Amino acid sequence: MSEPRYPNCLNQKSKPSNFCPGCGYGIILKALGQVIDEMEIAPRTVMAVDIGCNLLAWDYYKLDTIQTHHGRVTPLTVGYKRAKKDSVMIGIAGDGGLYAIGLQGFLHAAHRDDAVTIIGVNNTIYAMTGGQLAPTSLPYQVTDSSPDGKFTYDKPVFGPELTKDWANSQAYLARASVLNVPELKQMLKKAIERQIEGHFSFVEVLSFCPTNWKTDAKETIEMTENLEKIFKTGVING
Ligand SMILES: Cc1ncc(C[n+]2csc(CCOP(=O)(O)OP(=O)(O)O)c2C)c(N)n1
Ligand code: SF4
Repeated sequence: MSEPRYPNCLNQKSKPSNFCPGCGYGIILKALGQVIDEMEIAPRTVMAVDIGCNLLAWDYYKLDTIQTHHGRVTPLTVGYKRAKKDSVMIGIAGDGGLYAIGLQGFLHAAHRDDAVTIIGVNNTIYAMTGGQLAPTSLPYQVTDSSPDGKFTYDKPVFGPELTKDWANSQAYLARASVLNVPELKQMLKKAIERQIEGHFSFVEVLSFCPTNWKTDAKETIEMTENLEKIFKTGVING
């Protein structure tokens, strides 16, 4: 049998980042690439990207990549998996794509226990379009579309906890943070292993968006530490 064309997904020369300086996405994508390479699954891994800053993920790996409309990454990931059962499917979306426009397809995939891995990036806003209110925005959070602060709800959406009510008991559901890369990698690895065992897996990752938060480096870390107090990291269903 011939050698796979790309045995690793990260063995390319580094490229200039398309993300804003200080963005959390680079941390998530690097951790994910390292996990894929450590698990030696690159030749059969397909990356599915949503619309949002997450779509820039297509440019950083030696992996086949597919893309869809905003919010449709879960059904896209599931459809590909059903057609190619030996693939390892990793879908990535923002909190807007996953918990607003894409919530229905996402929850039903969890309920059906489709064997895919979804990564949901929680930066508390719609990032690519300029920082509008998302389901994960905090009470009183000032965003581009809530200049007087988010006042209509008294709590944000807690994605993995919500999913637990819908998911099969064998699903893996967890929340990580870009402030703790070893734990992030551990959770991504566990999630992919669970998919390979035939079950749904989901990791929400708390991430920085300094551009739309309008924060400097110190404030970005402080904001993320505050998020960790509200959105508790850990395994929600293991
Ligand atoms: C069907 C549809 N509705 C709206 C948009 C406009 N749109 C593009 S990106 C985006 C929000 C992105 O925010 P999020 O999903 O949280 O991802 P992030 O940029 O934070 O990664 C929206 C509303 C679109 N592209 N398609
Ligand atoms: S807008 Fe925010 S999430 Fe998007 S690349 Fe810039 S810092 Fe990152």
